[in-house]
Amino acid sequence: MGVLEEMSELLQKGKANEVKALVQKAIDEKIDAKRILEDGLMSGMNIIGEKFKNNQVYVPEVLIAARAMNQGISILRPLLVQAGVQARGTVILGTVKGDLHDIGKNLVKMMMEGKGLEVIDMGTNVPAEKFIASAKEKNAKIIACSALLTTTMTEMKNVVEAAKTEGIRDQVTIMVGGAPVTDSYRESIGADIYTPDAASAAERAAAVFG
Ligand code: B1M
Repeated sequence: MGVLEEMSELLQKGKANEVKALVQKAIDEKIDAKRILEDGLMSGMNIIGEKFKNNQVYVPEVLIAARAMNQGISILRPLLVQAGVQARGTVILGTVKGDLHDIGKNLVKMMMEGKGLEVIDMGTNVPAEKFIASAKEKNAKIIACSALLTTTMTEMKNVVEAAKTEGIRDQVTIMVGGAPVTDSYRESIGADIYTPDAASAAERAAAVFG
C-alpha cells in the first residue's frame, strides 16, 4: 500500500499520531504537498463524510477522523502556503443568535475544511449583523448558519434580511441547516441551500466554488 493510501485509511480510523507521521514520511519522500492533501488527507475525510451520510459511522468517528486530519494539516500547512495552494473559497459559519449548540456546526466546519474550503468559525450565539459584517470583511461567498432550536432558527431569516439591507444578498450564498430546519423553511425565508447533514453541506458548499 502506498503512503497516501495508508494515510487515508488511518485517517478514517482516527489514528492522529500515525497520520501525522505518514504526512512527514510523504514530505520526506518528496511527494507534492497538494497531492498529500488531496489524495491522502482529503480522500480519507471524503470517505468518512460519505459513510457518515449513510449512517455507517457516527459523530465520534467523524470527530476523531477530523482530529487526525487537523494533525496532518498542521504539518502540511507551511508547505501548502509555500506552494501557494489557495483555499477554494471562504465560508462564514456559525450557530445563530440565542443558540449554543455547536456539535453539528463543528462537524460542518470539519467537513468543509476537508473539501479544501477556508472556514471562518464565528462560534455560537452569532447575531445576523455579525455574519454579514464578517462576510463583507473576508469577501466570503458563503454564509452558513446552524440552528438547533425552533426558537432560534428564526434568526436565519434575519441573516437573509440583513444581507439584503447591507447590499450583499446577490454576492453571498446563504446556507442553512440543523435539526429543526427543513427545505421548506429555507424556501420560506429566502435562503439558498438547505442540507440535512454536514457531509452534504460540505459537498454543496464546494460546488458553489466550482
Ligand atoms: Co439542547 N436541545 N438545549 N443542549 N440538545 C436539543 C436540540 C433538543 C432537541 C433536546 C430535546 O428537547 N429533545 C431541544 C430543542 C427543542 C426544539 O427547539 N425543537 C434542546 C433544548 C430545548 C435545549 C435547551 C433550551 C435546554 C434548556 O436549557 N432547557 C438548551 C438551549 C441552550 C441554548 O442553545 N441557548 C439546550 C442546551 C444544550 C446543551 C448545552 C446541554 C447541549 C449542547 C452542547 C453543545 O452543542 N456544545 C445540548 C445538546 C447536546 C442537545 C442534544 C442532546 C444533541 C444535539 C447534538 O449535538 N446532536 C439535542 C437532542 C438531540 O438532538 N438528540 C438537544 C448531534 C449533532 C451532530 O447533530 O447538531 O443536529 P446536529 O447536527 C447535524 C444536523 O442537524 C446537521 O449536521 C449534523 C449532522 O451531520 N447540521 C447542519 C447542523 N448544522 C448544520 C448546518 C448546515 C447543514 C447541516 O448548513 C449550514
